[in-house]
Amino acid sequence: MRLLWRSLRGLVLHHRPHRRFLATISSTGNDQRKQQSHKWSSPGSRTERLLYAAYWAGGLALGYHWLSDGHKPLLAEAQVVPSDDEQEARARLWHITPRADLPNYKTDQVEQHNSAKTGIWITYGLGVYDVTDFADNHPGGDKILMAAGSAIDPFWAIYQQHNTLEVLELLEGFRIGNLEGVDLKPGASAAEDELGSPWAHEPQRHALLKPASKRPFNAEPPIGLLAEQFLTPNELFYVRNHLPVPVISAEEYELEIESGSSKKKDPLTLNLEEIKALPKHSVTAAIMCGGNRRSEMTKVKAVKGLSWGAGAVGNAKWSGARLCDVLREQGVQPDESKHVIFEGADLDPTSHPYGASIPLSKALDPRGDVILAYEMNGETLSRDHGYPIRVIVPGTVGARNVKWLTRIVVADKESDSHWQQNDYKGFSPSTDWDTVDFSKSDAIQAMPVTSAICTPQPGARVKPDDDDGHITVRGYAWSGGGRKIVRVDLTSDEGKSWHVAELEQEDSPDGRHYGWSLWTARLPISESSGSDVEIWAKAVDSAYNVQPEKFEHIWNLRGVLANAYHKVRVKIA
Ligand SMILES: Nc1nc2c(c(=O)[nH]1)N[C@H]1C(S)=C(S)[C@@H](COP(=O)(O)O)O[C@H]1N2
Ligand SMILES: [Mo]
Repeated sequence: MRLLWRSLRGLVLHHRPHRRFLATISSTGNDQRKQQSHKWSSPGSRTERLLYAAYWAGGLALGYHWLSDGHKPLLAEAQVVPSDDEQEARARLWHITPRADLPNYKTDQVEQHNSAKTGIWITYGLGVYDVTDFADNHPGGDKILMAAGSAIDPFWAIYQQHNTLEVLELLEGFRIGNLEGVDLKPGASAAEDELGSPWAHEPQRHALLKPASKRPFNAEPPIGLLAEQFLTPNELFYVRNHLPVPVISAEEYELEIESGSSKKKDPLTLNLEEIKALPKHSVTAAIMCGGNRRSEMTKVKAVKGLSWGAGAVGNAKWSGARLCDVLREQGVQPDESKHVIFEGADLDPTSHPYGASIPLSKALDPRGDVILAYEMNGETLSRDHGYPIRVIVPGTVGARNVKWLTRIVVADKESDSHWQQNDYKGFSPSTDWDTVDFSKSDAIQAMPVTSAICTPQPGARVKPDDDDGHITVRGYAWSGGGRKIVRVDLTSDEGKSWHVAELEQEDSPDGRHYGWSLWTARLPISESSGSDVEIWAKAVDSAYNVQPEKFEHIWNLRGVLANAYHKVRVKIA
């Protein structure tokens, strides 16, 4: 196990470019912080803050213009205005180009600036940056604290979605100096990145999966295809990765299980063969990302997160060993602890694995159907979906369905991972980034009832398919916690009249109904409705929970639990 651990950790961390910097640079010197501080904007903090707000609200024109203006000196050699590509190519060289107008610093000087108190410096390539204000003013800017006093290179090797032209320009604005004793030639880092990159071993993906982000890979299938099959084809099943996909061989794979205190059993280690030798159990379950349909919520007011459409969900038949069998065999009692923590083999740059936890009651309940899955729709689990083993927690938000599962711990506390503690939680619409306190909200477990119209798609021209003017509408509906969908209602006249859809669903008992329901409705289109029609869908689950009408009242800053009515405007041909 340890060996595997180390080799995986090595995969992610071994090629940190900054290691070399750290190794080649020795120490002296005193604190020169702020002395040469090149600030992003001179007029003072109010303006700065406004610009930050404008910039981070989504690259608004104001921020963008300022950014390009702010870098005129850097771009000045060019006579013609560079194209975006050229500009990007230049920007990619800034951090490996010494700036003669700025002083040199040694690594240990940078290291001393690692908190809000001392100011926060980071390095990128040979650039030294004072990002104190960035961390304060950029929502989520506190993430940069992970790199405080050190190199941001390894973080950006993983979180490449942050490494955009805009961010490079922003960062260069915070440049205060050059890291001494570093000899980086243009191109060298690129070559190294390819060889040692944690991204070098990403799997091939289906061309229809359109990425919302490539590194880490996040993609949903075209929503028009989603409701075509009850079981989502594996290669079209949405992928949500927070980190690079780990490389795990069947021979080396091991799952460690720490079953808690009282029984004093030694931790159990199971290899893949041993897991497959346990009684095999199958369950049909939809997995849905907590951020599914976020792109609709964000129209009310900007939220932070990947802009998912309605396709961050899929339905599959999962097969594997039951977690309750393994835990009971280990003597775990229902009352002995409260949580079960899962860890994946994917490590972040600080060597912390992706992690999440669920209540022990769910894990031990045979009707909870939590499984250590090695098959998806009868095929070996693919690397993107967690090869060789992932935990399937039916009815529970996608985030707890940990892929590349390497460790299970029965514990008194929830997982302390970022994704359990500081993400995937809901808040009041009035909570903003200044007032949010993640410790005050519960982690999402069971998901609320939702539905989506898959066809027709927004803006489509739809022909009534018979003489009395009906159109056919198709979609999916699902509720968490094993609650069955009992009805899906549609309207084309803003709720004056409702039409009940026909459901296609598995015949599993309520409380244990984990698969999604597909539905088809025939909607009458009256003459009076004109050529523009908005179709609304809402689902009802077995507890008679129903979707809220509007996103306004369920808006939350992370854009999770986005389950308001799905509304699609089409043209009647
Ligand atoms: N180890 C690991 N497990 C993980 C994740 C991850 O990044 N790493 N992402 C989670 C999230 S947020 C979701 S929505 C689902 C997505 O599963 P899929 O990619 O198989 O669709 O996996 C969950 N399990
Ligand atoms: Mo997710």
